[in-house]
Amino acid sequence: MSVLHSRSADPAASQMLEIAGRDGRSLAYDRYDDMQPQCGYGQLGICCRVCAMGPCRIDPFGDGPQRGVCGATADVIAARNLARSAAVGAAAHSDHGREIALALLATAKGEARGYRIRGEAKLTKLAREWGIDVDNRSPEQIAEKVAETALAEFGKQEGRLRFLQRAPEKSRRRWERMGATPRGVDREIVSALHSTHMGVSNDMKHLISLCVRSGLADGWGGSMIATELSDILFGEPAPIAAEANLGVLKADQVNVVVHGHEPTLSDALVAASQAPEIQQECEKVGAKGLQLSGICCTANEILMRHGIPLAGNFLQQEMALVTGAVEMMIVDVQCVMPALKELADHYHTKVVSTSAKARFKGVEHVQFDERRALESARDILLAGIRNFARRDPSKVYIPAEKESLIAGFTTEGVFDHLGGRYRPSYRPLNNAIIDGRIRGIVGIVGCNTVKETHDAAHLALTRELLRHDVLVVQTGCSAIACAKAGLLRPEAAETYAGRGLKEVCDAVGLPPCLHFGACVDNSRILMACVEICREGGLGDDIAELPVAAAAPEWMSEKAIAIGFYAVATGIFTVLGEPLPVLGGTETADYLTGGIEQDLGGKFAFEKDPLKAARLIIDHLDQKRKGLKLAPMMYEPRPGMESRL
Ligand code: NFS
Ligand code: SF4
Repeated sequence: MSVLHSRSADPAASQMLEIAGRDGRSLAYDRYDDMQPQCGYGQLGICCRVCAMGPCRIDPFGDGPQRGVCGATADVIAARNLARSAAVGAAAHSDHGREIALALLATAKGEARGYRIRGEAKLTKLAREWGIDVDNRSPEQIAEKVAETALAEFGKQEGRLRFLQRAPEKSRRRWERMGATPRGVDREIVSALHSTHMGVSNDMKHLISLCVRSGLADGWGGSMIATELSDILFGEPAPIAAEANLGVLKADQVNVVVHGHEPTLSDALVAASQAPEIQQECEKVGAKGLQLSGICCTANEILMRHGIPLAGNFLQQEMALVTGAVEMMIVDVQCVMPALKELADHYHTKVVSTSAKARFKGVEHVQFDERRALESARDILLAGIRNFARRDPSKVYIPAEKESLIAGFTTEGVFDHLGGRYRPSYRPLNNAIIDGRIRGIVGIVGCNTVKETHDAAHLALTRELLRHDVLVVQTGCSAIACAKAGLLRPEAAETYAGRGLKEVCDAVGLPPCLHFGACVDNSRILMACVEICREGGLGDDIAELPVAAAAPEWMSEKAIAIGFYAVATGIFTVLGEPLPVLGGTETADYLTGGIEQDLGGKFAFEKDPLKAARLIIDHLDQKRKGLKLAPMMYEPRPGMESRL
């Protein structure tokens, strides 16, 4: 039990690991153990398979080869591999954005029954920003233009992405100087791939500038399009109560779990699940109803807009199946483990894939059709309900753990909260930072990884920052980790926040950790930084603000792209697992040092969450000093390390 316990900070997850172990099921943790020792060259980023003269590997101890067959050095190899990963990460987020733009276009043209434009205020605002005429036009007509303009951002060859205009001028100038201003989303990704072909770019710094360009094309491009257009199509989130953890699954109901990323299907599933027909069908099979819940970012999307409960984060996808209570798991794209099908076969769970972009061997594919979204969603749900009869009650174990939370914060919504409905403004937030109640703002985001104790680093880092009066904003699986631990409740301020932060939270009724949505919604965090600059009193450059970012348990290539746009926007970014470049010492030194001169932000690699917190607090204090802000009003709350 102690070993298993150390694998997760979440008691529900620990129970599921124990059950899986008892029943001889192998989960990601077991496969990780089987994988030891992992390849040191890969970890250091100094193996290359870019051409068929390789694979080549550089000896990290200096005794063996120091160059690949073509002459590539450790730094070229490490930076080139990284540029490819950043491009893949940016591609994943951006293709998601494209999907939303296509869905909005189809909706605007009346070709996608089942969706309607729910975020008219945002639609008008974005249309105005893009110079699209809104007078005497219906929302659909405006949406058509907005969707077409967004789609053109992907294919644009020259100029620069429209949303870059939102960034502070100092950032834009730095990007220009580095030659990293993204032109079109797709172009930057293709260009990174071309430049990393054998014998193209062989300069570390140039290769890192490609990481930056792909990253910016993601954060200020594809991801921002995904967020904005999702708000237009599915509605702008507003604060909403919900629950999180495997305990949201119901023993007497049909459990359908959505897992993946694109909200086009999950949002339709929410609507379809509410039809009276669904309830009737459930009763016919002897179930009391249908419980929809989610894993990973698609869960965050429907949590933010509909309060659908979170079943868990990335490392809980397999555990959900081990409960034996899941009739159907619906997957689309990204972060879906290929292991699911084999595991599901030990239970009655039906796994269904729905995206044209992904297939899983042996998994039934039901192509989701946006043009008939509701019918498609209903058919999928009905198949899930029919599967209830196959559930084996002797295999069912649902942990009791679930926690309440508030989600649904946005750049604009936080406005309302902080400034009161009559004068929405960031003024109170800026003032709280200026007068030393709030030390700064930190985005804690990203995944889980088997290399660390599940959720532990997210929780330890968050709690440590809270007690130092840091306001925490979250997305992705990090937000889910903190939701399960009760940190997304307003009461968490009482338990964890320093006195200054608590005063602010109490005054406005906010939790000390704000759930900003899925990983693509990190763009909301960028925009919150922009708003803080705009409000005034804290400088006109995000690089000057007392802000930072952290991804303490990151694992995906999307996290690499996110890290680059954060750093490129002037944000100090602490990663748990180091980027796989340590074998290229110049590359590693640049990313954790010199890059700050070029972009205003830099990376740090630190696995220990308390040390990471220290790095972040020192950084915030240094920025506060730079801005000549008042000293912090109160001492930090006494340490709570023992709570871990
Ligand atoms: Ni982000 Fe979301 Fe989770 Fe990581 Fe995967 S779900 S897009 S990549 S694992 S946070
Ligand atoms: Fe080796 Fe160079 Fe080919 Fe890479 S590109 S595999 S280092 S020869």
